[in-house]
Amino acid sequence: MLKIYFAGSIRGGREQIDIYQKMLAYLRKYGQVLTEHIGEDNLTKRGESGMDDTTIYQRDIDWLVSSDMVVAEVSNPSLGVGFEIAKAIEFNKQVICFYRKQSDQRLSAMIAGCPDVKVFEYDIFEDFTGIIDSVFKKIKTNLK
Ligand code: 6IA
Repeated sequence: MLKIYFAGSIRGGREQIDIYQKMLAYLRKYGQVLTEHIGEDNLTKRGESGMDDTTIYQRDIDWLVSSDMVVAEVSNPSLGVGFEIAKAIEFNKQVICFYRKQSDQRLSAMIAGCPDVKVFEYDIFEDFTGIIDSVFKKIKTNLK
C-alpha cells in the first residue's frame, strides 16, 4: 500500500480545515495516509497537544522519510508545510501541491517557481478528486 504524507497548515492557521478533511478522506482510497491529524478538529492553530515540538518534528520527519509521496494543500501559508515540501524534495519524494484559486493570498514563489514540485490550482473539491485520480492512474501504470 502506498504511504501518503499529507501536509496542511496547523499553526499557520486552520481556516482550510474543511477541505483538509475532505482531501484526507479521499486520499485513503489510494493509500495509507500517515498524517491524519491534519484534519483533527481539536487541533487548533496553537497546536497544543501535550506533545513537545522536538517529538512532533522527529515523528513527522520519520513519516516523511517512510512516505512514498507528499500531497500538500498550500492555500494557507504555513512555515511547516513549506519546510516539509523542501525536505521531501531533498528525500527525492514526489510532491504535489494544491492551491485554491479563490484564496486571497498569492502562492509563494518558492513553491510556485520550484521545478521539483507540481502545483495544481483548484476551485472546488471535485477538481481535486479529478486531479488525484489522474495522478494515481499514472502511478499505477508506471508500477506495472
Ligand atoms: O507551521 P505549521 O504548524 O502550519 O505546519 C504544519 C505542518 O507541519 C503540517 O503539514 C504537519 O505535518 C507539521 N506539523 C506542525 N505541527 C504539528 C503537530 N502539532 N503535529 C503534527 N504535525 C505537525 C501538534 C499536534 C499533534 C500531536 C496532534
